[in-house]
Amino acid sequence: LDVVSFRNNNGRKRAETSKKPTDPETVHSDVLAKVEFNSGGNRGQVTALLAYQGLAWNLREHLMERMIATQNLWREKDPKFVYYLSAEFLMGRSLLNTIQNLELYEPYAQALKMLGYNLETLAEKERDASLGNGGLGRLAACFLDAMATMNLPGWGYGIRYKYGMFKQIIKDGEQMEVPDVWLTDGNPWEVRRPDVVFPVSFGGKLKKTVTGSHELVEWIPDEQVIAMAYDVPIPGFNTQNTGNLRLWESLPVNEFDLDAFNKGDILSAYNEKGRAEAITSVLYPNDSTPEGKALRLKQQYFFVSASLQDVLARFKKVHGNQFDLLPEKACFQLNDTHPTIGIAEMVHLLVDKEGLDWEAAWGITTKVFAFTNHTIMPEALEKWPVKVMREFLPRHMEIIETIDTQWQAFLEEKLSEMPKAEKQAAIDRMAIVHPNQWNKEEMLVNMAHLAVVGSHTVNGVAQIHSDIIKSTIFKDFHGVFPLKFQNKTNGVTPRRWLVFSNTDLATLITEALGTQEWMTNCKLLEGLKPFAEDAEFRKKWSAVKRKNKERLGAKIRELTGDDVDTSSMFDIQIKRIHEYKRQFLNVLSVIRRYNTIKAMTPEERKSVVPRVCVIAGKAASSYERAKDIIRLVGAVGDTINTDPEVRDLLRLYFLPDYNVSLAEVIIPAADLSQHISTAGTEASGTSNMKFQMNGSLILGTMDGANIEIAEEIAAIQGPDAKVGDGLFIFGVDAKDVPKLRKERKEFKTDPRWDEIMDMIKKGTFGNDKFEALVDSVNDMTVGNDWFLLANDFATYLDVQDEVDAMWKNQDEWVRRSILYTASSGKFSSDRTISQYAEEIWDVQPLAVA
Ligand code: NBX
Repeated sequence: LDVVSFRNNNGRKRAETSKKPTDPETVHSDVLAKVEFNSGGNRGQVTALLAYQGLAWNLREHLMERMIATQNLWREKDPKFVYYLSAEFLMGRSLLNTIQNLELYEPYAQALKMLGYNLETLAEKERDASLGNGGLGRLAACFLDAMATMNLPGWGYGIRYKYGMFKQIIKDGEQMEVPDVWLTDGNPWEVRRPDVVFPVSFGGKLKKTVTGSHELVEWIPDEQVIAMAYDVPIPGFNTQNTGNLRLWESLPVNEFDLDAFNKGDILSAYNEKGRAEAITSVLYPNDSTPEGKALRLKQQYFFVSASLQDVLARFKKVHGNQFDLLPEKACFQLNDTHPTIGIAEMVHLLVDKEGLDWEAAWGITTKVFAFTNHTIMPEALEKWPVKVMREFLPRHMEIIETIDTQWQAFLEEKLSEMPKAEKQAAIDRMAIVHPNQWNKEEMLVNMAHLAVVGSHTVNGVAQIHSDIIKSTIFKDFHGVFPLKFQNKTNGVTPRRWLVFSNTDLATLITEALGTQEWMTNCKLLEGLKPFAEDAEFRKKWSAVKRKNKERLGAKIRELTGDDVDTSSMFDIQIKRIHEYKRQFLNVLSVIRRYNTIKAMTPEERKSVVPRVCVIAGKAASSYERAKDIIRLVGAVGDTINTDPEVRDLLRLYFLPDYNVSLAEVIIPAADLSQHISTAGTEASGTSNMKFQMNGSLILGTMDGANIEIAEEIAAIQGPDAKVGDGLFIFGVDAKDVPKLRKERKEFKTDPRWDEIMDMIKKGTFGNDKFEALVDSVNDMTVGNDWFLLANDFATYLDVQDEVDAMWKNQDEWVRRSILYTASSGKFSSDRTISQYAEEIWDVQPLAVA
């Protein structure tokens, strides 16, 4: 078996565009030259960091060469483009992804050997680009990979944060946040573009001149910054095409106030610089919790304004001021509401800068935007105080008011059949500008409503989620525009999440299928189905899993100092820490397991399935309940992991600083993964798809994409299988949740639940009683247990027993594992992106020959 067969070029001719030699000797000497000339390093003593950088600089030249060829072709053919506007791109590391996408693994690994380094070890020198919080940001990164791989004309646009997602340190069981200084050693993957700069303005006032019936509005801002572009080339797999992620940095118009300095006011001399650079300095670390700070609004407007100016400038070079052609040449996908101010900015640019009349500008605007919603959590739906919006963006506030007025007039017409009071209520519910429900004095701009009104398409991210938004947060809008609403079930890139992070499994799959085509056509994974029945193949499949568990075992040792038995079941839950994701419920079942083992005789303990439970994820810095959960995991883990009666049968670890790179080690090693959100709360989930691809069995609720994963797993088992067969499903149904929430006060808790709550309250775990956390699921009088942990607790324990029983039948377990991978084809981001391209963007592939 050729272990690296998929890394080779398969006999294909390298395209003419590639001029750089890639033989190991040349690469070796080129890397040395980079070390010497780019950083003044000594070629006799190449440190690991320098070797990594030299290699990256060398690779970037390949990438730039391909990117230029791609952009030249696209400029020549002028196809329609998609612009993915996102405040977050959670890219992770680039070295191995680049080498493998360019199919240069062999020569580069050899060149490095000549330098005395191993490629995999060196890859760890790279800092993760953590420019995102979680699922939404990582989805954007997977989408860029799919777009490049599928040769779709498109760019990502975002923010070059100086500090990305904070580093999580656990000190005395507690999460501490440390700034992510990811740029100190430079970033070899980006290209600074001082030639691509745009002014972005804030504040000030409006000057209006009326000539006849025409009103001219001029915005006289009182603050201006410069947006400078950085380009990050995005390699596609198995193609010459290379996309682009353009990230903006905010800079002062005037670097330095020499006047102030000369007057001795040294600190003020840097004022403007500090204020400007603050805009792109840090990623807001709040996932699904609101951040009403003005700086965040400035970030959003900053990157969107620069991006739209950039697109319009390119458009004008080709099409002059024929703006009615814009919808044929460009579309903008809004990744949640964060870039929604772009709708007002487009109107501003077209009306105030380009002189179009309102109707023309609004017509164009609504044809170029499309909107994706990622959550129905009411607290995560962005609403900006009118006061703040008017202060920082006076013209945009006025534009939004005009849009709202026209929208309400449209609704008056559209709903004219309705009784008056009912109609008014509906119009009020759909208003873009409306009073704050908690403080009627304050007016808010509802960004989701603006996004729905200003976009031609609105989509959710899994079928159940797309259905729910039509009957909840966007119910009235769906009544008005039923055709605007679509579903685009999420997907993940099989390159990063299977081919590169689980190379042994990828090799085994390629060997079985006799082709590596499945890497870009994931439906072909179905060909693995017959191999599930082949005992020899199952043995190989298990051996790969075991090796991946060794790798995670080593990581656990590195992070915690503990050795774990890799023959135990590895049971994993990794995601942002949030009450709705119910990590607390997971811990409760671990405690239950602990109690059960403690109560057993040594003889009885022999039948226990040994488990290593792993939880990882970050809590928003201000989210106290989430931080309590992290402390509880640590405290329960300390008790269990040091108990000589139990530690051979059960472990619980909280692994610190979960990020993309850690996920790449954890996911291939999972036997079981948990996706246990209260039904109806997790829009989709994407790690569930990564685990499925890697053959990890799923324990979950009927929520988000779990449902579609269950459908695919049922389908591959044949017509007799029911949805849920082959997974471990438990918990209440989404449709019953509202009723159950109302009845929470009457709910009679399970005695095992009461026992565990008493243990926690007594201070059994560490020297903490976790009162607020315990109250959050018990004190029904204050309206708690919103996420129905108590309701789902008993069925959760039952399904955990099923997991154990199944583990004892390893043949069946591994058979299912293979079927999971075999049925995961739907969840490739290639499928998702081709649906966006066809059903929303109307963008066609255009490949460099
Ligand atoms: O988006 C997530 C959902 O929770 C997942 O179910 C879904 O799979 C994923 C991709 O569609 N949402 C999410 O990650 N939200 C954020 O990261 C977020 C970031 C900033 C913010 C609000 C939410 N202000």
